[in-house]
Amino acid sequence: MRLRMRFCLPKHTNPYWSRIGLQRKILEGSEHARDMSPARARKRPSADKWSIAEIVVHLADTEVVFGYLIRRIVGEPGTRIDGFDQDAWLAALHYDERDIRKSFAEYRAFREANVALLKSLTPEQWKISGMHKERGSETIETVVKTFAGHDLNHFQQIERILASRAK
Ligand code: NI
Repeated sequence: MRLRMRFCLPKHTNPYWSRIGLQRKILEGSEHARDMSPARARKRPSADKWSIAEIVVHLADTEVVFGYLIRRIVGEPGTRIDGFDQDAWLAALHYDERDIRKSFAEYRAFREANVALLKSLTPEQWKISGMHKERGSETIETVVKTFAGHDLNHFQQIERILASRAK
């Protein structure tokens, strides 16, 4: 399945714009990892590096934060944009015990819901801003661009882990 978003996004040269939907490449990458045994997916490349399973839980949780943020900014313009402590979440929310298949399913479902929500926004709503403590005012456009890049980077990270294991 391929969700298209370009029609409602402003023209922009940033490559992430065209990739906010569930793109084929991302799904192919996902399938490599999704077919792994849960035990293999949980194996960390080194003690201080996240496992593939942990990365996928991080993506699912980030999608929750993303969806909440979009709703907050559109519903309550000027709302404060906060980050979250990813390492604290990883430990406290037992990322190491999660089932990678369920995490993938969550990530996809949350992403699809967020894409559907973004599609429903008017061009004016894409310009609504929240307030980031350090970066200042940020529009929905900027927030989307940031999050779209985030998952691509992590899928590349997964590809690198898989490639290093294949050697
Ligand atoms: Ni991340």
